[in-house]
Amino acid sequence: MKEEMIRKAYEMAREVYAGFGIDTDAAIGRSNDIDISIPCWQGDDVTGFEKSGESLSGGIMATGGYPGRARTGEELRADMERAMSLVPGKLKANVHAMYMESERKVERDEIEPEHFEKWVEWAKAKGYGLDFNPSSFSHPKAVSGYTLSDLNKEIRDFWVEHCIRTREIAEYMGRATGKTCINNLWIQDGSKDLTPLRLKRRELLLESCERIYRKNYSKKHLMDAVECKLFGIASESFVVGSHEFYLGYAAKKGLLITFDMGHFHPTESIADKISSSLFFVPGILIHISRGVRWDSDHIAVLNDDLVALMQEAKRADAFDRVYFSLDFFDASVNRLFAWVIGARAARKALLYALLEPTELLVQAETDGDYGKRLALIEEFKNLPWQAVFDMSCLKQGMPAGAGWIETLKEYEAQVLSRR
Ligand SMILES: [Mn+2]
Repeated sequence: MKEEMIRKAYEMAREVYAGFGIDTDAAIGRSNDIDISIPCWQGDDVTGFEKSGESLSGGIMATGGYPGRARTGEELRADMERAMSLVPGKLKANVHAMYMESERKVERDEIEPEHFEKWVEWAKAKGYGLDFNPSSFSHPKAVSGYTLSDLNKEIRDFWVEHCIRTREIAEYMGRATGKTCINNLWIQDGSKDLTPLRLKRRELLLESCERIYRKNYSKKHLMDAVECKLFGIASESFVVGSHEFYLGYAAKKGLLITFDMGHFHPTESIADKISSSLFFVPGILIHISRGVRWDSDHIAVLNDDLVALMQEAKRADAFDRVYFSLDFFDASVNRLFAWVIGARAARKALLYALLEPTELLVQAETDGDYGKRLALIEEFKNLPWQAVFDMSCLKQGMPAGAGWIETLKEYEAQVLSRR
């Protein structure tokens, strides 16, 4: 898209929005000032660097065989960097424990900050923040389908130690980058079929969590989050870490609760959970994803769910307590496309929400004029937010509109296709 066209369209959009009392320049600035965390695991189909030969397990599955998967830390970081250069605004890189780097085999209960030094050095050089996660799946000590709630104490001890270490590493990441690191606990524990041991499993998970979160860290460097799920592959009948379990635990311990857009009933929107949970937890980590039938991990796109989520965060004035990470993986497309599509969708939704003339909706409602309220909601959908997003891209020196696609096709031809 020509720069002149973008500027012209923006000038008109700015006037239109000004008529509704919205400052588009301020909205661009604000939307780009909110971190979006980019999941490294989209770049290699959740394989990791342990060279364990374990295939992906634990209720998740990457399907597709698009060529060019990153095989090393260097390749993965180069790919992420390329994709991230096409996403306006502040970004973090989200890393799983299985992306540790070492010359020798290091077990998951032996990981140390030093195994993530390359990630930290890279993030510092690029100005990214980092987020972190324990990795409980794709491991021989998880074959029972349980980790922190396994009946065998040795298995539980192993995973408790792993999780304790991830908190140390996350704290190190936060300290080293100078940007708070969120360490998000998600485990796959659950049962394919009917079980009489729901209570027992949850008692065990609770006990494990109490050990994991015993140590206090400065929230300046580390924030802990716990993520629920309704079901996964092979945990269709029962998931130990359910919504109620973790929401209760997060409220009791002052942790962040993680809401993944793909982890609830297909028709259940997480947008409504923002204003209800923020009374009880210090903050919310949103995993931006897209559930499609049984799968929770499709590439995020700009859909009603994503827009509603950002609108609720805006209307609740909660951007200082709601944090955003993408969480999906798709091996059937160019993996950099997946990152850019998802991250741009998130940034667009943020901007769309920030451009909403919310005050006018509130006024209509307080006047009791619900017809006008709905009419305005409909009319606001026609406001020229796309022109504002294009300007946001231009201001950040990156292609507006579909211009990024060719950039990544070139990278595919020059880099990915040679792997
Ligand atoms: Mn998630």
